Amino acid sequence: MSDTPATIYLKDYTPPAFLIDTVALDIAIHTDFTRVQARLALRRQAPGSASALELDGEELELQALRVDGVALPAERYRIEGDKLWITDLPDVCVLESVVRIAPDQNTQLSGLYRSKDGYFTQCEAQGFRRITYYPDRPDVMAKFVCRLSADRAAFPILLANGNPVAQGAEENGRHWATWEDPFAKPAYLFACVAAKLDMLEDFYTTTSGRRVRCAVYVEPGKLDQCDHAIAALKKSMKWDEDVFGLEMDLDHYMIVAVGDFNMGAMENKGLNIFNTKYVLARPDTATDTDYQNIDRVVAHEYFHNWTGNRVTCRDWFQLSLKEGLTVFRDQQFGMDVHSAGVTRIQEVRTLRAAQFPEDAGPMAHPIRPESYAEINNFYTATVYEKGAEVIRMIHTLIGQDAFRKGMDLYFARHDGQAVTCEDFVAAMQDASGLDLTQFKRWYSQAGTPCLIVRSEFDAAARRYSLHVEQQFAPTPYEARMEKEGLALPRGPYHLPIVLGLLDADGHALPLQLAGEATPASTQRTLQLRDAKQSFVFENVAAEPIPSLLRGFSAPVLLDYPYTTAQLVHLMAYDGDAVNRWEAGQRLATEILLAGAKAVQQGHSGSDWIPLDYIHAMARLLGAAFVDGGDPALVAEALMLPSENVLAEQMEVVDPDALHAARLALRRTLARDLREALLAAYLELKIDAPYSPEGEQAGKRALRNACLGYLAELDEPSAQALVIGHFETAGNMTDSIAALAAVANLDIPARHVLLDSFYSKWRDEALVVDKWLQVQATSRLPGTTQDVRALMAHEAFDIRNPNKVYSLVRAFCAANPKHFHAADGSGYQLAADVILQLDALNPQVASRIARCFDRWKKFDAQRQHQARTQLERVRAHDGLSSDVAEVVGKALE
Ligand code: B3K
Ligand code: ZN
Repeated sequence: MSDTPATIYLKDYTPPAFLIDTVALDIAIHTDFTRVQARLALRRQAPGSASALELDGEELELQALRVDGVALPAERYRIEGDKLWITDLPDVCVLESVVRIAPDQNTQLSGLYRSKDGYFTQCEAQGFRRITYYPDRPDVMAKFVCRLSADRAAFPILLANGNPVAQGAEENGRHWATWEDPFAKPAYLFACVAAKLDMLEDFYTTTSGRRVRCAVYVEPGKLDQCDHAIAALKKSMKWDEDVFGLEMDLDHYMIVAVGDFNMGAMENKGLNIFNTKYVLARPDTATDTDYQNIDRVVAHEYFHNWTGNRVTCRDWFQLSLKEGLTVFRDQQFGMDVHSAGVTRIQEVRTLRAAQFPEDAGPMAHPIRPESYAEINNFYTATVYEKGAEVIRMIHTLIGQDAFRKGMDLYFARHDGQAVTCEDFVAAMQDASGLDLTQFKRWYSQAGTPCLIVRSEFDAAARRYSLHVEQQFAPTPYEARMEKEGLALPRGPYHLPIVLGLLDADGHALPLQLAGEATPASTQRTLQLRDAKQSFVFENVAAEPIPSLLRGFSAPVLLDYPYTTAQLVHLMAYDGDAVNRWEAGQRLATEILLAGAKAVQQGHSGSDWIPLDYIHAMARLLGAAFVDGGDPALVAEALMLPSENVLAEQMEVVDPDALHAARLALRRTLARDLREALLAAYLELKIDAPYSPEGEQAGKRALRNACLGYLAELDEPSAQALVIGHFETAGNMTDSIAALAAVANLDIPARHVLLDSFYSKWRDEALVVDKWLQVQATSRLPGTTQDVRALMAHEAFDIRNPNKVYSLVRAFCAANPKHFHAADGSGYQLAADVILQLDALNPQVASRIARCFDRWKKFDAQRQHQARTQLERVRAHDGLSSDVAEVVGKALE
């Protein structure tokens, strides 16, 4: 059994004893090893004090250590685990070290590692310590110069952060290049690359006239898949200037794509390293969603240049300072460059699918946690997505102008510094004049609050009141904090409720709060601060229907007793696109939960499906074709809540009943709307050349949603339609839509299509990932065995995170019927992979382990199966701190 990983606490933060002014690195890559020489110009923060220098180092072979040119005697330093301590240093000195590392053996993909085409780095959060001894903490910001050398023929491209300053030849066919970054940065933003890559470049001129070279480096032969990424980069540069007045500050902005990468991308200063998934795109290899994701991830990493790099985090507890804010910025960018409504709906869906369950499970934490065991486990939906919601609430409460002033103030105060979440909130408070003291609870309290809203109408007084109560269920986080003596009193949140009221004809009512002389508008932002608070509206002629939390104005659960008729009304008339969608989701959720109950009670019919709902869905579909109709929004509305999201609403989750109910509803919709679905399918055919842009993509989304429903009809003609769609598809969006549909059908064509897809795309790694994913998420019996078989297929490689995510994580996280199989076969598969992977890549293993988070919500038999596997994993010798923390918390 592994030791319980040590816990690190925010309250223990102390500033570093030494700062570093400059770092000169010399990284010499050889076939069997890499030699790293580092020269650190150190300066004591408190001159005259005696504290030792504390350096981090992991898997380094120390060869030499010199202070001011003199070799350090053994009694002056001490190595303990991953720490190197040096005592009796002068206040100002130069420390030189020489280490050897083995990037070819680095399967963790953290630090410097080998991938197919060369050597790449990933240093956030704590990868730099795997390159050299260093105070690997974000509050040490230094200017870096990096000399890189390697074999010229094998690795012709040598890159590091900043500007190229010199290059030349060495003996034995080697070459070198030196790069200098003019900006001080924490070590987590360091990057270098030595590889054989193709490059596409373009130029962008900033408002102030700086000509920036934008370059994308990819695996040889992939230049025809780079145009979209480079266009996205230029679009992001322009957007950040227009919206936030923020310009690119370097002459070179490089994006390097690598196929082996633990996450999406990394914002290293001037040298972003990206998962190929978020760079490469061609109409026949990438879907509309891929294109949009590329836009968003490129923008996200670019926006980090200011929110993250110029102003960084004091410590890793402040991660949401840069991540929440940067996600918010990329979301705003997405709303501006794509459809605002669709973008927001997709974000809400992600939040509900990933963050709400996290906030209700064993890993619940506030966006700024008080403690962690392994920081890599805290790159979570909470820190990112809920973090962005928190920023969005500030934006909603103070408005765009004050928000912009707050950002300006934040940069004026903190450019070049490593700061805290308080510093950000203080800038927003000072710029807007709104007291955000209470608001800061969002940073320290875990869990999703629930708003219980009740309305009251006084016809005689023409008065309509909304009574709001905040409730917050306890999470394991508080219990843990309590035990550790860190419990904070929880209190009500300060949050915006964006509200509209609809009359019986669907018109928006003017909103006049009690005490106001006239109505202000038909949409208001109410500020909720109290545990119980009422909002009273005057001059209301008849009882309205409330449209609450428009645009999903706060990350909360809403309890309001809507009737079916009211939800149907909102689906048709709500002026807010998000709430029109939300009404449909709410209604579908009620129906599906009733359906699951009916299934559990052995009802075979579908009388739990109200006709009103079918009619509402028919009207929705029709609305795509009237003037002003938006097929993309209709496609979103046709998508039923996922089984995982529905599961959150069940006391004891019954995955089989949920699956059966959802499938029954899809089949009923397909049967009852077949004419309309088919007509829409035919009408939406696109003859123009492929473009991933909004209008075409929206039509494709709706057309493929219709196809998905039609595929549920157990009929040869529907199957022929799907097969024809596959065979005539002119782009990957259509091919994969057909393939995903057919992967759920037990028909001979299934294998034919899967095989032909694989033979066509076997050399295109990202397309093979899609092929794995559609099979991993199939509902057909035997899927668990298929996934095991695919793990032995030539297409799978457990060392490649994308392959693991596409096959194993897709199975565990997006195939609840099979992952939660009552016989425990899904859990066993997951545990087998976690154990195999933990020895190779703990970060990826730990992500798979998170799929067990909700195990306690299931019945006794499934709990028993899950516990057995979790305990088996926990008992494993030498378990990483990553997996140990996740499994330990799950079993707590
Ligand atoms: N900052 C990186 C994430 C690093 C994850 C390290 N385990 C990507 C991003 O959020 O932009
Ligand atoms: Zn980020």
